[in-house]
Amino acid sequence: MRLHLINPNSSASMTATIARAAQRVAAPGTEIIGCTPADGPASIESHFDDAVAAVGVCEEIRRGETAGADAYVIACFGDPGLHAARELTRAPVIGIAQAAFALASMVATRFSVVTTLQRTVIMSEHLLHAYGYAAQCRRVRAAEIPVLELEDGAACMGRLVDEARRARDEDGIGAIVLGCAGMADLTAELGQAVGLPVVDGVTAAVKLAESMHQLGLGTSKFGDYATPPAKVFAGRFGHFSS
Ligand code: 5HY
Repeated sequence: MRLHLINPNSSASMTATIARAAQRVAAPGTEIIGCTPADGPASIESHFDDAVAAVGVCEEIRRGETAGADAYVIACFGDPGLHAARELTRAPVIGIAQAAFALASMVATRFSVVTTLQRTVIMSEHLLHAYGYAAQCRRVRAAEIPVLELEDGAACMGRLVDEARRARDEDGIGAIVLGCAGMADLTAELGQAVGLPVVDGVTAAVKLAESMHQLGLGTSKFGDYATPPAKVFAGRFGHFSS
């Protein structure tokens, strides 16, 4: 299967790191295609970044439909453009936040999220409520690490371990969810250091996408995920017209 792994920020080096982590857990026969939108923010750390990145995600879905993608993963913890993306394809589209919450809720009755910047905490909290996992999540914590600093994982490990240990010791939880795609390649080491199950959304989403593809489960075209109504888009969005 062709799995298009969309990194909604425009940092190609981060896409490469995420794709490596995904390929490590992919089944034989799963081809991971890392996709980086041509237009968009270098990292997503605000509501504005998220809004702009959502358009880039939709562009990558349209590109994937032409290229014959079998499934998509949106590899940013804000799941930017997830619902819009699902309208544009029959293939499964998995957001890494939704995937991580789902798996964490199956390994522990309570989990905490360790994310990047304090200002993004509310974005994760909004998703927890939207997806129905707010009751299982004790706390969303910020390690105060800008997204692009994660490119040097070794330099960030100390702060991540400290925050994860605080979550373990203070939140009454059984698992930790990593709140950024850029943390995907740090999962095993963090798990070792904290001694709790650590759930990374990128690898969780890859395995869910493979399962859905194997089950023949795609995005429903009945209801709000139906193909958007044809219309004219003005200006630089003219190419969306149909
Ligand atoms: C991510 N931002 O996974 C999110 C993390 C965050 O560019 N990739 C980003 O801080 O919300």
